[in-house]
Amino acid sequence: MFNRILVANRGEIAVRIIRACRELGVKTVAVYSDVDAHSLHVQLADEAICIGPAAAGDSYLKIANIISAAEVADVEAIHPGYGFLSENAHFVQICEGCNITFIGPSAENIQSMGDKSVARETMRKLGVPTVPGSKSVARTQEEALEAARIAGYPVLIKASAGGGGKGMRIAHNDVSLSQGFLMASAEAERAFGNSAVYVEKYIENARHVEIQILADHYGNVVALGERDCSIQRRHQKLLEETPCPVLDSGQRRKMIKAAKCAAESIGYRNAGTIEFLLDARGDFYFMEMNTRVQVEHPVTEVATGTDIVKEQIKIAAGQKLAFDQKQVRQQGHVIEWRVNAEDPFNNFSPSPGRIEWVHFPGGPGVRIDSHIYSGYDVCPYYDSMLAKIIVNGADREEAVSRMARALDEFMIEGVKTTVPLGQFIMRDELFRQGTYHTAFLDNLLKDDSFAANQRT
Ligand code: MV4
Repeated sequence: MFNRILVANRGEIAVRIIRACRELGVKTVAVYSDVDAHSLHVQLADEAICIGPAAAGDSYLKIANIISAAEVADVEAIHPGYGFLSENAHFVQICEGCNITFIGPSAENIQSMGDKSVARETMRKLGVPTVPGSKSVARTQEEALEAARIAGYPVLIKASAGGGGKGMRIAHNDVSLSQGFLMASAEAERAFGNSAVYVEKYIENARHVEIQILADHYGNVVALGERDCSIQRRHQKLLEETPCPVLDSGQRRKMIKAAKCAAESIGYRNAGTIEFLLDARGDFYFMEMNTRVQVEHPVTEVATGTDIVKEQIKIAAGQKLAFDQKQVRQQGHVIEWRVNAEDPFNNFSPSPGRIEWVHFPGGPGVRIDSHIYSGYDVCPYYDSMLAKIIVNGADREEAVSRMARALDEFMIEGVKTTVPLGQFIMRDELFRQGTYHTAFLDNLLKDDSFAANQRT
């Protein structure tokens, strides 16, 4: 096991990694930008090193600064968390070149799954169900039109270097596809330095269901169940739950089998998530693979009693998985709500500022993962997530009522948050029935019932 790990991240995930390290008896080194000097992860770590100014490009994304901190602190490993450098294959190679273990997959795993059209083609060749569309990159408008003719409209044009919905465009006919192809390519070039795009049939009324994978260095792959992440705003997840309310045991078995086959076939290592689209008929299709621990990992931790971050560290230290698929048990129903410093009544505009006072919910079945405290200054430089409320109940009904209670108990003064939206969703009939899909939140916000409800 490592003696000392550098946590190359900030906020709640940095706190989460430090907690796992402390329980493993591993010393921790925090890195922070100057505006994060009073952050919780800096206070909890055994050592802390300032790596630059607020701008992520000059601090948390600055490979030279992070590697320098790792050398000065003499760490054996780096945990990247999510975001920042967590899916940067070049960073993995530099860590390896400096004889520092990267706690995550190999550079090859990241490279192959980072190009979404290559990932899609790899899965198709493995027999994993993929959305009908272009076999690989659509290099010309003609190739895009041909793919759309095979798939049938409407189609989505997706950026190979994108992912997470970035650069995604919908097209309903040849004219909009031709124009969309040129615009999506130009946008992808601007955003990612890579203009490659591909075409997929748009699966209407789909759900976003993902499978959590753990894989050690000895070929053992275990799936820890699914997470339904269909409630998103502009491709930012807000709510995740397990089990998926509409997945039956047969579909679950097939989805897990496909995810494990994919991970085994590419020689995947460490924690990863395979995202699927589940259509209204119950068929599912590979969407993309995330080669990092995800924000929503606690949903699976609570449902299965696994510590995913500890498993990551143990795998990276060369340990075999201590359990196999037969030992994985899912217990009850788990829901997570992301509390972001955004004003849901003002188009989710960011709401940085001083947290005058915060009181977290508690009681049976409530977990809070957060880095904030009364007096903490929420800065505008990084993502807006303040806390995750994770609740579990014996069944979905209890989990929903518990989340409603936890949201009512969550009190915060000084910044606006997404708590009121969570309260509204917990009372929404479609959500309570569990029959929502990816358009749920956009529809909810469109029909103004949320804003009207809040005006009363
Ligand atoms: C799709 C899709 C339907 N059909 N692809 C890709 C990135 C991820 N964040 C969402 N993605 C989707 N890809 C095909 N072929 C539906 C989604 C999707 C979604 C799309 C629009 C608005 C909200 C969404 C929430 C989850 C999934």
